[in-house]
Amino acid sequence: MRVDVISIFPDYFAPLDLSLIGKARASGTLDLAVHDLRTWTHDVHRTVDDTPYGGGPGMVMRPEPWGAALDAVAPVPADGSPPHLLVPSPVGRRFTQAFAYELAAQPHLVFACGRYEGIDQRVLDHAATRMPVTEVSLGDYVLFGGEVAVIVILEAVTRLLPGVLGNAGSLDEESHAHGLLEAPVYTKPPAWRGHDVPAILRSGDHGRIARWRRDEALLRTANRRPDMLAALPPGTLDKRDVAT
Ligand code: 6GU
Repeated sequence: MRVDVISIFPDYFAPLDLSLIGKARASGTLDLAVHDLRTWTHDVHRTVDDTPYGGGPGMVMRPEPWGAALDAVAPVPADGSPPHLLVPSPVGRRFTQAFAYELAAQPHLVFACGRYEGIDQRVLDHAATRMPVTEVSLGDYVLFGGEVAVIVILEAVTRLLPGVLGNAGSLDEESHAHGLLEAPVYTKPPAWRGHDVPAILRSGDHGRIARWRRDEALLRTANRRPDMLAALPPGTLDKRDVAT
């Protein structure tokens, strides 16, 4: 997968050299380039912002550097399909595991990181005449800018790319994979500071262990995230689930 990120703070993305994302980059699974928006400014102060029309606090990102940056990084191909432009913003579509799967299936993503009060709306409107554009939000709170959100989104997406996770089974079992929170996990030693590993996990009975994990997942989800339980598609719960 090809990913381009445009930001006035390229240094924010240094952690993407580390750990499993770094490995995915080294192996070529993730082809990531970070671009400094100021590359596409032409004044001596390399200005990217200005005061908002209509008044109000803060500054707005000017359209010209963004237009030039997107022309360079997300050109409209003569044939083939354009990239998908993603703009992190608290007014965007909520980022979820399902959304991460959608993005992991795309060949080319471009992230435009806004700062201040945001990017002049015409940048998004113009880009939308050439390519799919989605504003994306991590949740109902406000960050200084889109950079940290891009790191979060890239981490969620990269681990879904083929070959990145050693054990593909971990994708199937994890929280949110089936609309439920995952059951608690344990490792050695069997007894620690007066707390024991549930005996069933040491029983070797894989059928009963699977049943226990499912019950724990259902209980956790019911207690912590009743909204998720209510959102399960009809037929997701079987007779034995309902009995528990
Ligand atoms: Cl994606 N960006 C910003 N600036 N704030 C946010 C956000 C994104 N998601 C939640 N808050």
